[in-house]
Amino acid sequence: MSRSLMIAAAQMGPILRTESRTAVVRRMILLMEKAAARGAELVVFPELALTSFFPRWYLEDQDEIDTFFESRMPSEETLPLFDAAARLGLSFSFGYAEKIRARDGKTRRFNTSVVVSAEGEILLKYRKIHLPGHREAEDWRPFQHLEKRYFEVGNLGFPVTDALGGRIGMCICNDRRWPETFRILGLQKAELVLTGYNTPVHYPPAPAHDHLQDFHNHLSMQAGAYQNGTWVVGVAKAGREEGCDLIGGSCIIAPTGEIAAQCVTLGDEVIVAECDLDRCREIQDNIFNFAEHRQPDQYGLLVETTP
Ligand code: CDT
Repeated sequence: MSRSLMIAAAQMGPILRTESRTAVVRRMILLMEKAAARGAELVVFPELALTSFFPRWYLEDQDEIDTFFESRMPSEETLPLFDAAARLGLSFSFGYAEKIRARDGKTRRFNTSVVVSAEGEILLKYRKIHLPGHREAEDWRPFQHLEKRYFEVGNLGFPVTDALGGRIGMCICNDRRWPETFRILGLQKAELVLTGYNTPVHYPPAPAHDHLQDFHNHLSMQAGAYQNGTWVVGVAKAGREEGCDLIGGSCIIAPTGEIAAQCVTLGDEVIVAECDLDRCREIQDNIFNFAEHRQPDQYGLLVETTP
């Protein structure tokens, strides 16, 4: 018997700085409804799905910065997402800027994503570890990338959970470029990795790479899928957002590294694929059978390297 899960990637087009949470949530619910009509059991939204990608702006006023953050999940404004999921009988995943009051009384801020069940339970939470960009304003850039200013490095590791009939892990945007992200999840036998992204077409430190953004996006995720025998769902915030072009290319990738479904626009768009989680075995039991073939004690990391 196959363990089949119908998964939707819900790509989102640009979100204006002035667009209210309520308006964004309405868009997301529309995407959920489209996904449900096509049989989806899990709908995956992008990184920082509730707002414009605010790290492109240098902001100094903490109150203004905090307008982009959620201090409760669900909040009054995001509860309709949870209600829609219950009504439609599906789980969903999305990214948001998370502000918490830690046990020591300090306020902390993370770039976070969650998986939520149809019953409204948060099944898994991940806080982004590989924060790209810089901390201070760099006026030579046409736009900023201030994730290091607005967020702390995630403190939850790369957790996985057994849910929806499989083993699920997450990463967020820049994390997907780092092979150790997928390998850490792969070592935990993840069968499904969800990742949202906001990737500008223009990379100011190395503009010669601009034409490679779509290629590097798929290269990273397809390699992560294949080398760890996992399904990967990569979901973009796409299109021209506040003057900044973001790549699309949201896709659902099989454990073989093949793209099973891919968005063809730069706007709000749903794609659906039937993902047989048992197909992970084809890779995890054979070519990338870690227990059989992986030799970490010979990698020169754990042993004396003198000849
Ligand atoms: N959001 C995010 O992590 N974006 C980065 C942009 C490139 S680094 C400035 C990414 O890896 O796609």
